[in-house]
Amino acid sequence: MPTLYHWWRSSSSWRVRWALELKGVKADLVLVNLMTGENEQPAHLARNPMGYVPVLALDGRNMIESMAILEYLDETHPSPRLIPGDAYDRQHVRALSELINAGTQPIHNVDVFEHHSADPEEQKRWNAHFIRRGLKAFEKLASPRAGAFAFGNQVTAADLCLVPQCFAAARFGVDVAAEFPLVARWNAASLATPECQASHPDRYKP
Ligand SMILES: N[C@@H](CCC(=O)N[C@@H](CS)C(=O)NCC(=O)O)C(=O)O
Repeated sequence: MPTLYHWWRSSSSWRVRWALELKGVKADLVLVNLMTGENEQPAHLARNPMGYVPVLALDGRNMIESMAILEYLDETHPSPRLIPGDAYDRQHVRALSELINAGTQPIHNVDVFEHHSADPEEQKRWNAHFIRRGLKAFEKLASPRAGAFAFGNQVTAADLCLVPQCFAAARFGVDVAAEFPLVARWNAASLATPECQASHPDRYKP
């Protein structure tokens, strides 16, 4: 059985917890405490030299980077597809995912905002600024091809990135419902699904 090393409110961890639920893959879930710096200890650095969660350990291998893990799970457990459709659709879903994974979340990562400022208020301003920028772009890019979810009428990798990002937005004072009504609608549709609920951070709070 695989082991998922994660942190309860880590958005990248939630993506993988959710994917495991969707794919019906059972895993042992082990918390790595980002607040005490457990992720910077040798045991975790041996799993991921970046000191980040998530890590999915399977057959003696440590898989890192949530998008690469999602792609691995999609290839080994094809149903339901997280990155569906023809090449053009796949490019679109990957672009939406990367807009969060590469263009938004890394800028408000703990090590980044702590490096930017030691002042909690400034950290919050910084994080909120980049989250707003990302969600605004996501809404614009997604809306022409959205359905009940961010792309069409099935949950895709784009939702697995968007919903944890909205959860993080609330922590930093971004009012998603007021500022991004379409994002809020797709977010609510996902939150109503059993797999999203089963993987929700509140269920893993230590
Ligand atoms: N691109 C990576 C990002 C992983 C990442 O940023 N993880 C955060 C939590 S969401 C982390 O471990 N942060 C620890 C720190 O900044 O010290 C992925 O998608 O897996």
